[in-house]
Amino acid sequence: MSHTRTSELNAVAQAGEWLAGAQSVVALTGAGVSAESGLPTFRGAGGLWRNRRPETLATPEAFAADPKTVWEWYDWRRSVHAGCSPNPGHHALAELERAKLEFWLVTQNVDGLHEQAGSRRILKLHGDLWKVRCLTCGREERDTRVPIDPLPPYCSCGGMLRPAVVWFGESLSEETLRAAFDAAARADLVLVLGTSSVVYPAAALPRVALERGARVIEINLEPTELSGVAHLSLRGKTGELLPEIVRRAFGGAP
Ligand code: BJW
Ligand code: ZN
Repeated sequence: MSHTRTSELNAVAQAGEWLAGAQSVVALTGAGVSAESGLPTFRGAGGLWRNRRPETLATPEAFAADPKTVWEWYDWRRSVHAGCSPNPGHHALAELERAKLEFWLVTQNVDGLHEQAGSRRILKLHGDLWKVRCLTCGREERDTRVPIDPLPPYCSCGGMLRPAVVWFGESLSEETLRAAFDAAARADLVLVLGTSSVVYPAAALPRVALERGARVIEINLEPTELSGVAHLSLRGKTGELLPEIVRRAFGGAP
């Protein structure tokens, strides 16, 4: 066995031990957790849509200038998502919730795959791809049409509908954000999974926990801005490493 493989196993074993001993756990997830279900991430390879970067589409300015194009991007994403199912990483998080008394899943993802996997204690920071909100009357409702026709869609009051997600420059729900930061401040272990850790305020969450003395474990294919300060930073797929860590913590290590 090579040295790398040995230290990888050690890191997984260490993570399992910390998870088993933790009283209060928070998992922060990003697009990487859904990548193994076939959903494109925002940054890096495969993040482009019609040669445009997601950051140029996920803004209120882009929507105001060209709602049809932004809606076409969301319509395309909804059609990709509709054919996807949760992967072992999502299932491991649902299992973790069942195993821990104090657990919160804080997600930046809007795809709904955590709920589909059975997670319930979810705080959704960036909204929901399957909800729409009226620009005129403010009504928000679930909308699972794929495709949506016509684009952009309109409310019964005549106002234009937008995706009920949080774009750059927009405020996150104050209530959800407070609950997420409270949970992070109480946690003794924070798992940071499949996120590039560049988008705020989500990226501040593990840092708050660190300041309060929590352990932080990151799982990502690549190093991120958090890697240098995390107690453990594992390089690999969440769908492979997380089930193994959860199994070691609760399923009895071999
Ligand atoms: C794998 C893997 C596998 C792949 N296994 N890993 C403080 C400092 C600087 C700037 C700001 C700040 N506070 C606020 C800002 C401004 C801004 C911001 O953060 N900008 C930075 C980018 C510089 N933030 C905001 O505007 C937020 N609003 C706000 O703070 O309001 C108050 C305010 C306003 C203005 C000024 C100051 C304060 C709102 C942010 C909303 C983000 N919205 C989006 C779109 C959501 C809707 C949609 O889905 O369409 O959220 S943008 C996009 O990025 C999306 C994601 O949730 C978010 C994070 O991305 P994520 O999940 O990390 O994905 P990727 O693609 O970046 O990374 C995937 C990772 O997975 C990679 O690392 C891979 O390696 C890895 N990976 N496969 C493990 N199998
Ligand atoms: Zn309306």
